Formats: sequence, C-alpha cells, structure tokens
Amino acid sequence: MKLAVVLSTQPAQFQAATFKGDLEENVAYIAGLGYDGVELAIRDPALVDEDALASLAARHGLAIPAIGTGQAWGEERLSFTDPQAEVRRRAVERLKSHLPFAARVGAVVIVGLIRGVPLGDAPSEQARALMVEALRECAEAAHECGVQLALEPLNRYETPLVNTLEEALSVVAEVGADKLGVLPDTFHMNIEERSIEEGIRRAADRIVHFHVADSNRWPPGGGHLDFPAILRLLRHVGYTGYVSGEFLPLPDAASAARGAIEHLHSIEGDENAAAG
Ligand code: LER
Ligand code: MN
Repeated sequence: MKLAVVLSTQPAQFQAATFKGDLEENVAYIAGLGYDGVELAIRDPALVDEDALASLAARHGLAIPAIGTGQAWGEERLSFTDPQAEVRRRAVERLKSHLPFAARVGAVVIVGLIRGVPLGDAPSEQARALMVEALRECAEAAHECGVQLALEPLNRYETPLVNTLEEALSVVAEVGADKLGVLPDTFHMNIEERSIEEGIRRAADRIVHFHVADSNRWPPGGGHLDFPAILRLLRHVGYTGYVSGEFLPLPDAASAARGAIEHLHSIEGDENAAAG
C-alpha cells in the first residue's frame, strides 16, 4: 500500500488539508514519517513555483500522486456550474492549467468542489449538463497530456452535485472519456453510501485515487470506520494506486499524520502476518 498525505501549497480555508504553512519543513516531516507521497492542494498553478515543488518532493524521495483543485472554488468561487459563462470558462481553464505539472510528475488531477455547489437540495438538470460539458472539455485536454482526472463524490453538506459513487460512475459514463475516473473518499462514503463495501466494489474498475479519513474526519483510527476491511477490499479489487490521507489536523497536523501512518501500517502488518 502506497501512502500519501495532503499538503496545501497556499493558505486555504479548507480544514482537512492536513498540512499548511512551511512547505520545506512539512515535506521533510512527511518523508521522515515514511510516507511514499505528498498530495498537493494547489489553488492556482500560476501562483506556485512548480519547479521548486517538484524538486522539493524529489529531494525527499516523495511522489506527487495527486493534485487537489478545490481551492479554486473555496477561495475564488470558480466553478463548472456557475450561472455566469465567464466564471465557468475560467474554472475550466484553471482545471486545465494543472495538467502540464500533473503530466510532469505523474499526478492525477482531482475534480472536487471545482464542479460547484448549485443551489437547492437536488441539482438541476442544467447544472449536471454544465458539469458534463466542462468535464468533457477537461478530459479531452487531459487525454492530450496523458493525465488522469478523478471525479470525487462529496457529501451533501458540501454540494448536492455527485454525492455517491453511483452518481459519479453515471457522470463518467455520460462524459465517455478514457481519462476520467473516480476518487472514493472514506469520509464522504461514510455519509453517503448505502454500503462502503458495495460502493468500492462497483467503482473498482474506475478508481484512480483514494482518500482516507475516519468517520469524523480525524485520521484513520480516530473514528469508527473499519479500515482493515476497507484496505483488504481495495487490495482484493486490485487497486494499486495511492491511499492518501486527507484528515483534520487534530490534535495537530504532525500527530495526525504520524497516527494515520502508524494505524495504516499496523493494519498492513496484521494482514501480512495473517497471510503467513
Ligand atoms: C476534497 O478531496 C474533499 O474531500 C472535500 O471535502 C473538499 O471540500
Ligand atoms: Mn477528499
């Protein structure tokens, strides 16, 4: 199991970007804990030094398995489903602007809140159509760059648009692009899926990245999710990508990241011992 943890490259309101602040110090700490990779949350690629980020991760022997893009919504309200065409265009351009760096470091580009938060409990047909149109354009550009996009179901308290893996799979089918997969996140699944196991099984062929946090968004081990069963199932369905920690920095980022890797490694150790 390859493990990563989320680090925000810029100041952000989003609370579950586990690490924020001093990049050099945080990357060194993450590598020292034994993580294999660091997932980067990047609000705007134009505002970061991508060369420096790539070489920082490489210097510490860390892969960059995924890039989170949701801060374009969180900080700037750019979205694929905004009523204004100009805002939608800027959101699509922003998503596409992540592709060159993602191609260079071999990262998946995540489509989370950049799809937007349409008003109302049930998303309108129009919002869904706008999202599909934006995803098609992004997936076409991703195809040209050889980058995988990952549509992440998010819980209903964040957006009404794509809450479950089933909905995500139906959007993926409608977009019909080889470079669009799905990203299950255990925190969201715990709220939205009828069964976490069933959701993972049904999405298995399309899973291109995986987020872990416990039921309360504390690090794995801090809530009541059955991580031994979840990790066993991921292995069983043949998932070989990264398992990336996106949890609240509680009691603080350093202890959260240390607790998470200890917990996940101990599960792996138990499984290996049981397998003999
Ligand atoms: C992003 O990966 C995520 O899980 C969301 O909760 C962000 O709002
Ligand atoms: Mn997530």
